[in-house]
Amino acid sequence: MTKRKVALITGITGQDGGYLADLLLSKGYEVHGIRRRSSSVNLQRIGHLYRNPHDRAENFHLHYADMTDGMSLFQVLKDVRPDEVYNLAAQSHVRISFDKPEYTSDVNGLGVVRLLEAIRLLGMGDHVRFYQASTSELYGNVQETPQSETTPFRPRSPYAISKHFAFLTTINYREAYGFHASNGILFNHEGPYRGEGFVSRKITRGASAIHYGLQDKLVLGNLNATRDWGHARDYVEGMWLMMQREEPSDYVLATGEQHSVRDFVERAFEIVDRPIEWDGAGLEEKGIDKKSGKAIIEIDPRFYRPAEVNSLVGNPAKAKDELGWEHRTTFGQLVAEMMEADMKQAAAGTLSAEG
Ligand code: NAP
Ligand code: G4F
Repeated sequence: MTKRKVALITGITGQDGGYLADLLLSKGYEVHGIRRRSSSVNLQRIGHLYRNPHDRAENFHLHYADMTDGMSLFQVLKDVRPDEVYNLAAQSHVRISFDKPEYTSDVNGLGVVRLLEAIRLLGMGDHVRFYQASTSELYGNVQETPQSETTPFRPRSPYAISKHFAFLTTINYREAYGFHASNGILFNHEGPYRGEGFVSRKITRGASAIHYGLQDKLVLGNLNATRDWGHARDYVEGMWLMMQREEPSDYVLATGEQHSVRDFVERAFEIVDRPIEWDGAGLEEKGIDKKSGKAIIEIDPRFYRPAEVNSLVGNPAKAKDELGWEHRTTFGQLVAEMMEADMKQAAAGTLSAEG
């Protein structure tokens, strides 16, 4: 009988952590996740896998550690002895990274050094496969369209700069020590598990709350930014495929299709039968509910970034050729699935707080 593979996921309580845990368990892995200490329980995305330490799926285990605490990472690696490590933990909010640049750099940048160095010092570098959650934010002030693995990086936020450090560190351990270490350069991916502070979820949550009379309006920032939005469930498959390759490498995962924040808003409100008409410009622009005539979308510069990434769209050709990976969920299906989940919560009175 072949031995069950063991995976360690940092950031298991986050959006991608939840989807990846589901995927790896369905493939027969023993899954270990790192959670950080918090004063209240934040296991919503993995609640179906983990109930309490005495009643848990035997293949699913959580460990306390923190990306800012190298000793804790060392100890978990030593105890778990994983075959595959997926480093998903991050302060992942781009606008907040402008408020917390030092913390963001510590978690996202130095955190990767702590993890890779612990693997090296434990003598596990010759067999552990390592995935680093890199990002399309690295392209920043984009140099070509669409963006691929060879497009130069021009990061424009503390978040993106910390991820650039992590990207290069991952390659350095591959080149210097022969680690099987790969970067997934993932474009935006969403789903019902998405955090409430990211624009996609803010919109689907807001549209549902307005529809059920729980909220009067939705306040947003830059409506004209465009992103390449896919579904997180499809993207975690790409992460796993990278870990199954004989040789490590870096891959773009994207849909190749671009939509604006404005498109996202229109699509979400169409689902609740409230078509939006735009009126005014800049900070004075409003989204009017055509049926009631009420202004339900407003702009607040609080949600602007000091330096914006205006447009991103990826070219996933290498992932298709080498991994056989392609996104499955269309933009329309993504918005519809997120709306369905938030509408159910709004109807049940369990909609989470605004992000
Ligand atoms: P997310 O929902 O924000 O989840 C981040 C995870 O990191 C959470 O589990 C969080 O724990 C954990 N974390 C934060 N600080 C930590 C620390 N100091 N120590 C240990 N854990 C910590 O992010 P996501 O959307 O799932 O993204 C996963 C990864 O992919 C991130 O690295 C992100 O930067 C990257 N990425 C995401 C996208 C995207 O579109 N989603 C695209 C490209 C790259 P808590 O639950 O305790 O906060
Ligand atoms: O949803 P967002 O906050 O995602 P952003 O900044 O693209 O970052 C996400 O994707 C990256 C991959 O490219 C990840 F690396 C990162 O961890 C994260 O998951 O914002 C998307 C766009 C931006 O242009 C922003 O300015 O939406 C615009 N936007 C407009 N109004 C807003 C809002 N963003 C947020 N969060 N909130 C708003 O009210």
